[in-house]
Amino acid sequence: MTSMTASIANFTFNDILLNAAGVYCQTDEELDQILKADGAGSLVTKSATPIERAGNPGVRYADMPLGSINSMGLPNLGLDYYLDYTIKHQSEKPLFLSIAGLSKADNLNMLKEIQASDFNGLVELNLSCPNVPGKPQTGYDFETTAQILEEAFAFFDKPLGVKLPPYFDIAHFDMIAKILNQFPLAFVNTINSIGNAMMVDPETDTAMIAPKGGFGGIGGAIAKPTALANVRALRQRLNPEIKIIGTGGVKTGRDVYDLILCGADLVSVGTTLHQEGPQVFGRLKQELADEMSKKNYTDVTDFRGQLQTLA
Ligand code: RRO
Repeated sequence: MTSMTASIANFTFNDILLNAAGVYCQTDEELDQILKADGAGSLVTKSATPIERAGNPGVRYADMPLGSINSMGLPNLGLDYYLDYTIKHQSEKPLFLSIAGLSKADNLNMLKEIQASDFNGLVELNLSCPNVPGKPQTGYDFETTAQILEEAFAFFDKPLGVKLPPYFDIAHFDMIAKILNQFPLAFVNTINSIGNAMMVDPETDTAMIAPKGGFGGIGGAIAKPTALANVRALRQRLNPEIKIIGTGGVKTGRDVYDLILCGADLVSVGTTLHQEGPQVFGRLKQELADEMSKKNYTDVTDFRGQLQTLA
């Protein structure tokens, strides 16, 4: 028997895979499919704002040869919708509720509402949406990130984690880890899509998506090396109590394996879930088990964080 479990805060996950926020998680119907999917150990709801948002107009998601590009613009049904869903289903599995306020006040007000509610799962504070026109990614503003966490932890005492943008400089890994280590975070989720990229449709010579003049976040296979680097760099720097959800570039069980090797506790799937649907979790779980048995591992703890580097 292969053991693929993880723990975050006081929760045990019986499988290590889940959806990446934004994919298959906007409506009850989609969320139900993830909840029931073979191989999925949890789910995360679409990042919520205090009230419903339509998101960006026009073509806002496109598949591309090595992944996807999106500028959805935070379409969601509002915090109360996802709070109701997660409270209703929280006895079945540990669940993540994602929030993404457009201001510090929005984030703190949503956390106050969650604190006062019957929700007893984990909250993912999304500091990295790249696609709201005029709103920079908070995770690239170290001072504001520290300020939000300072004010949040003054009253919030349910398990809280942050969704981070990818970082691209060793100095930035050091800086964000130093800030995060000052707070009792349950987890970080790394990475969000690689923001403000561009892809051209060779048939039409146009940008592939409409919002923001074609700029959007990229995910899928092309994001894997950046995801591995961010998981690895943060695992090397964060307090061991802060667990890691690895996100980015998962197409096969080997990709899941690699994120775990770099230090991921749970692994989430975005673009490939969008392309294949919820049965992807069963396939990835089987492929991960096959990969582990090739190496004679029976438990993910046998290799989690055990990446070797060359001399
Ligand atoms: O809705 C989006 O455009 C979106 C969000 Br909130 C996010 O965090 N990451 C992303 O790639 N798209």
